[in-house]
Amino acid sequence: MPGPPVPDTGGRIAKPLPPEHFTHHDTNAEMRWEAAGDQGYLVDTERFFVRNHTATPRIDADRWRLRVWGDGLRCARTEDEAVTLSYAALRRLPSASATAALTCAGNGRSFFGRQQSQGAEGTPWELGGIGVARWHGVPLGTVLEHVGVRPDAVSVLATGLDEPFVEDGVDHGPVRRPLPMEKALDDTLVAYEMNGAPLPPDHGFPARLVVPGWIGIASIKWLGSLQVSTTPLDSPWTTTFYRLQGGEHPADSPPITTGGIGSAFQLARGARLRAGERVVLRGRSWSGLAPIRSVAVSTDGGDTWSDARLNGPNEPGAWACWELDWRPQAPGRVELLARATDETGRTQPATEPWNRYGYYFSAVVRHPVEVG
Ligand SMILES: Nc1nc2c(c(=O)[nH]1)N[C@H]1C(S)=C(S)[C@@H](COP(=O)(O)O)O[C@H]1N2
Ligand SMILES: [Mo]
Repeated sequence: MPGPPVPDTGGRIAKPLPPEHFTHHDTNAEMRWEAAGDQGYLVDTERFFVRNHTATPRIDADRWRLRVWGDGLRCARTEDEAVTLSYAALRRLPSASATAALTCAGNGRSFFGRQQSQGAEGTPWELGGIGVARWHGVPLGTVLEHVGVRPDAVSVLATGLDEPFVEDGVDHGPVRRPLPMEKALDDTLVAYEMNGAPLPPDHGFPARLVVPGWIGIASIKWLGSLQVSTTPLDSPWTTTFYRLQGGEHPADSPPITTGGIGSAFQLARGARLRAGERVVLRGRSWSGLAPIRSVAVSTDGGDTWSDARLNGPNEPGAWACWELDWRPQAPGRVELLARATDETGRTQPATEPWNRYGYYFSAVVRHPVEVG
């Protein structure tokens, strides 16, 4: 029997998106959690979600240059004078690795509408806009020292080489976002490898930022330039997008930076389970702030809770895998819930205050199953 049709993204995503592994939304593709059971702590590169504002560009690494400039540098203070780094030169700099999640700030967005009856604009992600990979590249601080950063630099604006992002007739220019210098010099990588191989086109080839613990948009793909400044920089991705706007949020709420907290079951929504038969419920929980301290699971719609067993690594800015044994009793529809608490004490709430663009859905998601 033929399966569901393989989505055609019109070339905007380069890799195959088999429907058993991905749900495809326009230029984006999320990981299907029910298929994550064969994945280790890291998500295979070919299984990793893709979030493109426009389309994956095809970049020739031999001709690619990273351009670095700005008044926060000792030389190359204007764009015309930019210092350029080739792919080979980048790869010759001292390198480092990090295990980190990329989490789209809109991950879980569809649950604003499905669970709280007030929908939000944007890609209707379920919970698959997240993945953990092992990244390798040059610490951004090493790149900045190499080109000569001034001690009074405060901001680094990273710009991608994808086509400009146009929405509702407004051209916002190329995807770009500033990083404060403290985070740039702390643990941010200019990554050129993902899971031990060169970045594939969809994930930023030849080089991208990886900003551990921060929302995905900070990790600019297809890195083309870095503007280093002694005054704070902005872009539409900090002034318009990636702010909690509307609802109860103050008009001047700052851009979101660190990643939210969440949990997912490695099970289809509406999965069929047999009454009286033992099953192991498995899932993963994440927080941008810290490792996961505990995960409570309810198999009765939230009336009673049990602690899941955490197993395997539990890296900060990544995720923790967990499991719980369960023997469903009476036939019928049941809602499973998983609620994570991180090492800072942050816990997933029952509801998430609405915001216009539907960012940061961290409330506990109700996961229906059919016991038969
Ligand atoms: N240049 C560029 N960088 C980008 C994006 C983009 O569209 N263009 N999308 C961002 C967003 S919103 C996310 S969530 C992550 C997704 O990374 P991935 O596609 O490798 O999973 O990349 C970020 N970096
Ligand atoms: Mo994102």
